[in-house]
Amino acid sequence: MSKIYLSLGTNIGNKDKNLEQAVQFLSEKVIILKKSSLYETEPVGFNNQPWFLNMVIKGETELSPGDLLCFTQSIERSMKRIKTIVNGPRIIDIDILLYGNEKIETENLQIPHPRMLNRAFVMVPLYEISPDLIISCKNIKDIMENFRGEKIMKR
Ligand code: PH2
Ligand code: MG
Ligand code: MG
Repeated sequence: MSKIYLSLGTNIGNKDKNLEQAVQFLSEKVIILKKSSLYETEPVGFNNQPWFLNMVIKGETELSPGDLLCFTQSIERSMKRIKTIVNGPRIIDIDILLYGNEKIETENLQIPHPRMLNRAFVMVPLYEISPDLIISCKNIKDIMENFRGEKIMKR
């Protein structure tokens, strides 16, 4: 069993329901250990779109990193995610943040998630559920100390 952290985001349709449904799907192959609060977050990367609802999950799984990616992508497909513009609106996005202490650098999978450290919509909920986490040998507390992120509101 490996400890994993996932980031979930949505900004189309019934956002609460989308997150709830994604967590339900995830629980088929991931033991959900912790769920962060829900956060209303300013869009990053492409501004002209609705605010997102984001959360972070801590879990445990038997799936390998590659199989976990296939699984999260299959959930995005079953929830009818349509790929449009990069960073654009989406009904659900499930990103693997961390997989144990593994470092993975392949073409379609990078762990730790390469952009997680400077995204408030990831780091704030992550810090909420795991304030003692170590990411790439850095203590999350030290990362949060210098953190200047985009607007984010805890529900
Ligand atoms: N996801 C992105 C790009 N920008 N902004 C917010 N607030 N929340 C997201 O989940 C998000 C984003 C790419 O996956
Ligand atoms: Mg993403
Ligand atoms: Mg994604």
